[in-house]
Amino acid sequence: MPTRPTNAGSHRMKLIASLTSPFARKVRVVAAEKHIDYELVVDIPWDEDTRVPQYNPLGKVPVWVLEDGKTLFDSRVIVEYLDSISPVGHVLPREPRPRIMVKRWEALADGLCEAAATVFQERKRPPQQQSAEWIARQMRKVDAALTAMSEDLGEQEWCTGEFFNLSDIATGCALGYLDLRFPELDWRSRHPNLAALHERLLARPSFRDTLPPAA
Ligand code: GSF
Repeated sequence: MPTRPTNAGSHRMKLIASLTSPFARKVRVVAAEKHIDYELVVDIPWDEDTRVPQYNPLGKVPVWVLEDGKTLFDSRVIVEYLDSISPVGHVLPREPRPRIMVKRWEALADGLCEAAATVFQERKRPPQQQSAEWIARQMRKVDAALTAMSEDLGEQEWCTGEFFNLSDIATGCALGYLDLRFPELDWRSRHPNLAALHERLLARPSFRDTLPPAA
């Protein structure tokens, strides 16, 4: 690969991510849709030798490292930044009302992932330390979020209507995460419109190229 001359002291932007994180996948899809160049650094924050806490005091991925070494987190902040640095394929509308509605979808999809990830972690604890009540509480959030998404999507092609944007990216990453961690959860038969949306998303290279590795 030919290398372009770069300014002394400036480095290629980096994304620190695990390949299973739905939040990191959202960032990777946005960067791909916007043709933003970066280096992917795979780091699993649960591993003993993880370097994530050196980049993000919260010890979570994704983290975006700017050319000057300054770091950005979390995924919503990174996505907003990426959308602002390139005019290619905007994923957030400019107008206040449509913009905040897209961010509402993102909050819902991210919230689904947080609840699902909490259950995944809880189920890794010794059986006698697990709380069935806590798991049920989180799973109710997952179910309610799916229902709300399905109702809001309705018969539209994309989450907010006729244009593909960050709402679809966040929703697709959440659905993909459920497939990874809860393959037994039959969301497709309960919400066929979300299943159709997921298929439409997988037609895009940005989604296909970021599918999580088999668990
Ligand atoms: C959530 C990141 C997160 O939970 C965001 O970036 O949007 N609000 C944040 N990342 C998890 C991995 S995963 O479940 O995607 C993480 O890094 N967990 C490590 C830990 O110590 O909690």
